[in-house]
Amino acid sequence: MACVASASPRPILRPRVAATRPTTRPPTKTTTFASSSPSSAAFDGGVSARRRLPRGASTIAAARGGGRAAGRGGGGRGGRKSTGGAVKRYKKEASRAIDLEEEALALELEADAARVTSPSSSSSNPPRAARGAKEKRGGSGSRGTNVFPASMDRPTTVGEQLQFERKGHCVLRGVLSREEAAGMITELMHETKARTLQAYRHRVAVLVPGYDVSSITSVDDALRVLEHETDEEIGFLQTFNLHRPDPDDVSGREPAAAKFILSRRLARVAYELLDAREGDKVRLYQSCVFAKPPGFAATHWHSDGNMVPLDTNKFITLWMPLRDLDEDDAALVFASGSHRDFSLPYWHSLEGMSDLSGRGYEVESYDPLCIGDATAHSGWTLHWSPPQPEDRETRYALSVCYFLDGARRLGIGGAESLRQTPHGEDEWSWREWIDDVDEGKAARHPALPVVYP
Ligand SMILES: O=C(O)CCC(=O)C(=O)O
Ligand SMILES: [Fe+2]
Repeated sequence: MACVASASPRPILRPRVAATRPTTRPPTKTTTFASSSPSSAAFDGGVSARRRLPRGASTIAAARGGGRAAGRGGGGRGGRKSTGGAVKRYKKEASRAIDLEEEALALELEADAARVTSPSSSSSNPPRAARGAKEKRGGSGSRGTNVFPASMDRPTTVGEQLQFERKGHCVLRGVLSREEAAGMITELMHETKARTLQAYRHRVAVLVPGYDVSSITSVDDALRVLEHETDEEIGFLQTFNLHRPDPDDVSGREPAAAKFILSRRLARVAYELLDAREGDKVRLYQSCVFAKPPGFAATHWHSDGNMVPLDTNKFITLWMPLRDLDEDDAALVFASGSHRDFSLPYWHSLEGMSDLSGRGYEVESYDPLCIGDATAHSGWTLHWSPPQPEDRETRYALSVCYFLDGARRLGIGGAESLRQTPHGEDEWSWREWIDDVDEGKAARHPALPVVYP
């Protein structure tokens, strides 16, 4: 699908889902993980993640040895260095993608919508709870900004809400107009580039645990360390919290990108998809820009919740590309329904997670996203993204995570912990507030601001 310029957000009336199929079509539209697939992705401890998949024919193999929670990109869970062959294979398989029966799905959703009492039963009116909340705006201590005018808000549809609830993910076309997105992208790119060294240091911290990253003073330093100290592939560069002051900038100024990330427009999407009720508040958990330069490897199967020290199911990530994507660009791929299945069995230990192939997840992705579009996934939804082909430009994406106020802080390790230790990949994000919030208490902290209502 080609991206067209549009002056205003484009509401869509029904979800547009393109599912990818395995090479051999199964009898039903469900694509399940096949444990013995020769080309399989891994949700792993760095053991087998090198094997990459054609979408829809994948194994999720988990952390072996030590039972560590799995992250998205290495540090004992990343892939091994490999050739570009997998990219070609991926492209070939991706080209087999065929659309889901969109009309059938839309009909099903419409029929269901008629039976469901939803807080937002119309695509043009804000949900009742949101309207009530609007009246209270300004009095809630919310840091949400109106940089994107509320009059142009793009309410989520019942179809999107249902799909998010059922599958654990959905696509939202035209959350921002191209013009709105362009202003945000300029600032995000500026901030991301200013923090390049930080992103490389973080990659070293994740892929070479224990390395003193303060000794790294240039990108070349980082590349040398990565070359010599690990045989894991680099899946992406992750720049944290572009709405918070740059820790390496002594001025401590708030970045110009902050007002976009803190926007009520985006937070409202989270509020609606999390099925928030009157009185609920959305907190911003973290923002990241994920850069995947050409030739970078896959982002491994993971759930964001596994990296978050919060006890909640009300957690959502919005993922927005910072340029128009096409079929070959690395976008997110989701294991539908995994959000209802995944967290509970692995709350205390990862034992048994080494092979999730029997769990029957359907693997789905969307038609290429344009500037201003977003996908949303639940904190427990398993997802990955493929390698970025050598012949494509770097893929940049903004990922913003929110949770409903009231979620309690979990322990971050030790026998006394309520759950297995969250993966440390995002520690650079939560270390700013974790010591200020007691375990078991609601995570309320200036670093986790209310942004909606
Ligand atoms: O962009 C990617 O490859 C990974 C992003 C991701 O996992 C997320 O936003 O939750
Ligand atoms: Fe993720």
